[in-house]
Amino acid sequence: MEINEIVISRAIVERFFEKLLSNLEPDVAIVGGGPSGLVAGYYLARAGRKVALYERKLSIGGGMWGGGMMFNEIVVQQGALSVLDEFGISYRPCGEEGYYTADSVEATSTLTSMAVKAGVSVFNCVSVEDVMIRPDRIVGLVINWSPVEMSGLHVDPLAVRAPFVVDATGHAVEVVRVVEKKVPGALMTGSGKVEGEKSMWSNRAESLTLENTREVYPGLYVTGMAANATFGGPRMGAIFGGMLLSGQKVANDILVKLENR
Ligand code: 48H
Repeated sequence: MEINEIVISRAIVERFFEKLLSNLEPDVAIVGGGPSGLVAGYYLARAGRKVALYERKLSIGGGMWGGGMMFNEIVVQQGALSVLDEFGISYRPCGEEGYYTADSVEATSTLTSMAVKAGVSVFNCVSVEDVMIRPDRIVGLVINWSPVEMSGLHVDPLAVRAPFVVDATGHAVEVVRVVEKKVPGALMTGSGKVEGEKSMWSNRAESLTLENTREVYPGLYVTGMAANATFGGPRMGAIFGGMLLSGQKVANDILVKLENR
């Protein structure tokens, strides 16, 4: 067989445009491919929903690859082992009852692989720069290539429609901050604004992450660190049970809403 460069180019262009065109109106648009976004996407797609996930960086996985301070192990508490089991991620007890460790490279790559195999369409190198609001509900996202954002080129974006959007952008809580800026005072937080992430307190943070995983503006949900940053929860360090359970919770909440539409 003779390898032809133009066949290669056409195959990639055609397949990518297929993917892009079939995701202009997903059921759920997830912003951020860290652990919470990946887990959310997996459970939504596994339930048969069309899910598009946008990740600014080339690689998916957010802050989980580096474990704690680049020691590439993560800690997961007993209460979240069911999620590791669901994904088939190995873990070991670490000596203290209720605490387990997992290899962060295995965990991150497996979450990514399982999300994609469940049907999540991942768009890496794509940044979400704005939202669509009609008139008091999020109805979609405004996207652009990350290299456009990084280079500061003046290139207009494209838009996708989705009845539900998940902000899984981590500490930066980027989508919620756009809404905060464009519709002042409208967030469903105590102050109507982003409350801001608090200093480390792992025990409180892990339970608050779940409480904070909810709708913050009609159609817009927060998960993972973005949930804590939005509602004023503390950070927790390199323990990831809360992130995994938060992704599962946001998926379940949105599935219920999708069923009742
Ligand atoms: C497209 C974007 C945009 C955008 C950001 O930070 P993440 O890993 O997020 P989580 O919440 O799933 O996990 C948090 C965890 O990694 C962590 O940081 C913990 C547990 N910290 C504890 C502590 O004490 O510090 O992933 C977010 C992803 C990243 O990959 C970003 O590149 C991406 O979102 N992203 N993608 N458009 N506007 N903003």
